[in-house]
Amino acid sequence: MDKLNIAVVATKPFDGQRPGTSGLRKKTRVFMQPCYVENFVQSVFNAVRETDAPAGFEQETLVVGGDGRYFNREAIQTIIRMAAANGWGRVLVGRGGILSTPAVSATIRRRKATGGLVLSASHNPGGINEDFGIKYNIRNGGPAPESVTERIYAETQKITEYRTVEHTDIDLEKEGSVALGATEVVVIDSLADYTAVMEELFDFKQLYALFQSGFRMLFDAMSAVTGPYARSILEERLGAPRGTVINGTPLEDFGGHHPDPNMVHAHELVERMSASDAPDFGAACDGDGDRNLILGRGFFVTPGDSLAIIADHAPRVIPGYRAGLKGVARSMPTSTAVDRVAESLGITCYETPTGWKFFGNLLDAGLCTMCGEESFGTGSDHVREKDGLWAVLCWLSILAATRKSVKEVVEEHWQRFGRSYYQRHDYEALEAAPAAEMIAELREQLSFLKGTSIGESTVASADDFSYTDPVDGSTSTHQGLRIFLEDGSRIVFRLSGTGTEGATLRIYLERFAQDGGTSDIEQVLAPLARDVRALLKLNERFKREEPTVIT
Ligand code: G16
Repeated sequence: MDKLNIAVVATKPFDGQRPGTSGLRKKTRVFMQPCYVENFVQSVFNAVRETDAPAGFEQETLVVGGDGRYFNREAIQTIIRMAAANGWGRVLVGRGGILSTPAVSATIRRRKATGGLVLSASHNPGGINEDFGIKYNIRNGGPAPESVTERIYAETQKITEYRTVEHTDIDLEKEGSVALGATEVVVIDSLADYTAVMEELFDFKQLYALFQSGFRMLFDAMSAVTGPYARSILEERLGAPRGTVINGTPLEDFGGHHPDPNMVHAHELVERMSASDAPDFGAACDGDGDRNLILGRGFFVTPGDSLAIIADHAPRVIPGYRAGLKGVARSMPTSTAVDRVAESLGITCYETPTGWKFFGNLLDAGLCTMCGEESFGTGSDHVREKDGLWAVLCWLSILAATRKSVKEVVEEHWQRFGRSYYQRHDYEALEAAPAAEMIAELREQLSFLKGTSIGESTVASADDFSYTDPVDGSTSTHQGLRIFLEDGSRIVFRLSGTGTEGATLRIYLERFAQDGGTSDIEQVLAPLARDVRALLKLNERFKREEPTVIT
């Protein structure tokens, strides 16, 4: 065994290392400052040791991987050296530094690791002038809950030193094990654990037969992490023709694109799915592989509808869910479509704050099986992250079993359950302080809104959403402002917790109708959108008449 020279390096706290909705996300250059990654990682280790490894890390395993963006490899080498200096027993690293977010979760769970570090800024662009991020996932494979992220933050504020070792870089391209002092560093196959989980849930033979029957799909990996996973599962295992996966090689800058699978950023896919010779089914995933976009021929499935439709069909068409669903969950701003499916199944639908971390306790306690969010995230209790490719395999299973088109499946759903006309309007890069002030003012106004009119309707009630976790009793306050209208519409306002520049205001509009879904969504939601802008005085405050992105 190599004798390692452990260095204890003096450092000083950085401001602003508080994890947001999903870990610490900043501009890449911020992470590249000397000691920045080191301070955060040491703070994670200090916080985790306190509760999870009081006897030290000797018997503990850490999983490390990322979405391949710029600075991924450098950060991984730093983490490996620090893990060795902090005495971790084993470090499992995805080959090439690659592990999708759901794959990290699968690996933590299957290999009984203590936790994992996920290097990604998700759907945000990559590159030296773009975004980077680090997130800690706990033993259940899910993002650390607030109790842990707050402890990490407290450590970042009082840090005085970090530990590292002098050692050359580990070869991340070669699978196998290397000793770094007493620490075993194992470079693992990035695909194996994740693919095994998918194979346990889905009927691969049925999906193979679907592709043999001439069914065609396009999967856009957006030059990000799902490329290798999708090629291996869709093209190699399920027999989809070569070329089914586009933009399938992970690039450090995602080819200069925004790896965000929505109608704006997945434009290549959207265009090809609108062509006269479009394939039957289209899908895309984001930078780190946890988000998904679902398309039919010239047809977009909203994330809220997708969750509801998957929950409705899964017990009938996916072997892993034959036993039925224990419950479902959605984040508060997500459309209420899944609530109606839950009612029909006679199960509970939990409403949580934004952030996948809030689903962890519900899934661990067996209170819910499936969950999802309006931000293109869908998942189940197979891992503790949202899972883009899983959602794609769910849809393939639905299409294989029903032999209907995507559009037919969705329209049948609207016929049966009614339709939530739903949009999210984002106003990006607002100045942070005035944006926070605007939300604070609206919060003050809430109690006076009842009886006033918005759109063509009257305010029935308004509140500031807070959530008490039914498992551990912890309460999270100020999770979004809600206005309910007498016609059943709902408007939600919150500031994003994942942006890296200024503030992003999110306005979520929903209007329910039992009309079979045939109305034009723009017409249904435009009056609400207009009056909400006036309510917030968006134009006067920020000179913004239109949202930056509508999803
Ligand atoms: C993260 C979280 C999600 C959340 C989304 C948007 O997703 O994991 O739970 O819905 O951010 O959050 P916000 O509205 O605060 O920006 P991802 O895919 O970016 O990790």
